[in-house]
Amino acid sequence: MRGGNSTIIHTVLCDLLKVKYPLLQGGMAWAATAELAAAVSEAGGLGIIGSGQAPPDWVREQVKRAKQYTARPFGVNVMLLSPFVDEIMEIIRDERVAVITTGAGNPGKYVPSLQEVGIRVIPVVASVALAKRLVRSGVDAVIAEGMESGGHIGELTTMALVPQIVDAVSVPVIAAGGVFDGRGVAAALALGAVGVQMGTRFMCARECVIHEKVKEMVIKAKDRDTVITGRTTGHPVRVLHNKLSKKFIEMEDNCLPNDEILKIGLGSLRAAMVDGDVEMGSVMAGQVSAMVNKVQPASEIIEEIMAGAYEIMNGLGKLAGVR
Ligand code: TUI
Repeated sequence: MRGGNSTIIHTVLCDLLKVKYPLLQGGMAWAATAELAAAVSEAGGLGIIGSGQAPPDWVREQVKRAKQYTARPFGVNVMLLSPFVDEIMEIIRDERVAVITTGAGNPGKYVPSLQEVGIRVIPVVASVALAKRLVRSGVDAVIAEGMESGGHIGELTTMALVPQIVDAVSVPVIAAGGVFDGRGVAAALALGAVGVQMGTRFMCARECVIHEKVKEMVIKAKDRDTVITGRTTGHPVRVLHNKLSKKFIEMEDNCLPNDEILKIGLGSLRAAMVDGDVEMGSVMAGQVSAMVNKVQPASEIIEEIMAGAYEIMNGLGKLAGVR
């Protein structure tokens, strides 16, 4: 931590990822395109393209676009439930993307071939057991994601999960879920993390291409406006509540068969994020939605967060009366 005008919090993550700030932008499907990822990387964080269930050609084009927008490192998130995982892994390898993050599964078998060409592999985990298993597979770091996050989530909160994973593994741990500003960054570092990943905070970045109606919904959201659907299908997902989430919860309460429940969810993320259907679309967003109150450039978001974190960390001793 350096003082003066260069309010910089430097951790081992900055060296690992070759970035100015220990801050990753979540690889949100249909939201984290090359525009957002490049803007975050240009601003000193690590931008990440979210590949979701998109076809391989789309991913390759996004990677090429991001390379045109920025010479800085960026990443691609691979959602392991996608039918195109193998092809997307090939593209990431081919294009020598600096970092890959993964979600919704175990990427163990892909680790050696990615690292062989110098790609950093950083899976999102929601349990100590998976973190330990993946560290044995040789991953470079893990993202410990609490259930405050939007989208597909685990069972534990960030506050409980992060220190347990920090104690269990020997690689750097990045905290995600419920992080919104400098307070969240300082808290994550206090828990032993070396950095943070934020998704929801970047949904209302100017460079985020999601439909205006979704941005509006996030901005209007209050503290209890997210709900978890899909617990009974084995894929719990946090969304902003709307007609679709109500229908989901009714179906689950009535114990309808899994495939019928999953059917109404298909394509619903795209319907929200791209088409702006905020009633029958799946508006995946985290609990910090309530704190998002305006559209801002990604660079402004990042500067605000890091300056806030620096202020807090500098003042913490005084606040607690530590002498
Ligand atoms: O992956 C995410 N967030 C996502 S993926 C997604 S697309 C989707 N849509 C509907 C249903 C399911 C997915 C939307 N949001 N975050 C990272 C994350 N990964 N959170 C939790 C996990 C996770 C959960 C269980 C990772 C691994 C895991 O277990 C795998 C194993 O083999 O033990």
